[in-house]
Amino acid sequence: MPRILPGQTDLYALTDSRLSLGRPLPVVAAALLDAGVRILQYREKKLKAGKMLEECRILRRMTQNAGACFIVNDHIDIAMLVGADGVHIGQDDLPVQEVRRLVGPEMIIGLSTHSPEQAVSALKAGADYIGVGPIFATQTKEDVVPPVGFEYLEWVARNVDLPFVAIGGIKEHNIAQVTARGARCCALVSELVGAPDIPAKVEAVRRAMRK
Ligand code: TZP
Ligand code: MG
Repeated sequence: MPRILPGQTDLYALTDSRLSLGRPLPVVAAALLDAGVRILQYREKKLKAGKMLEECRILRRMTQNAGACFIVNDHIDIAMLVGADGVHIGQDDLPVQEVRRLVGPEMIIGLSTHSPEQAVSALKAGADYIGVGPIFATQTKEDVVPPVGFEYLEWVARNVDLPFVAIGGIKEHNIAQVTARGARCCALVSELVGAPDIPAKVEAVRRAMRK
């Protein structure tokens, strides 16, 4: 199964059905995968467990066929049931060491971090990659912490020996500032799933990252 980590690819896409302009999840996912996105995270905060399981089964099949990595946000049980490549958790979820006991040595564990202390703990606890953010203000996440700005991102780029992905308010127009601060991989939600033309947006974002 494709075990692709941030740093081995430039874009990390997250789903959000509320921002997808009414398009069904498989349509949005197919557009992202066809455009060459190699890490896809299922992140749906408002759906029932059975619906999430059903959707994750579909995304598992699609990502597998595309040779892409599939990560499930929050739901360790669903990640395990569908054979996802990884699970992504936050600071208020179960500790990484305990999640590792559940998922075994192979599954990728990603952890959101907002400070140098949290990054150091993530490394010690055995996370496979960390999320770094929010870089900018975002409307997409409800319980979001204040933006960490560039200082923490630059600190991670210089000091942390773990793959990392920058997240939060990253868009085509500001992504060059993020890559300039050392981020080789960026996670985007609304900018990608909310784009009327997803392949064109992926291409434009990638072009902007190289500036
Ligand atoms: N974690 C930190 S910010 C965020 C998540 C899931 C939301 C990012 O969404 P957007 O639309 O790319 O600002
Ligand atoms: Mg979470």
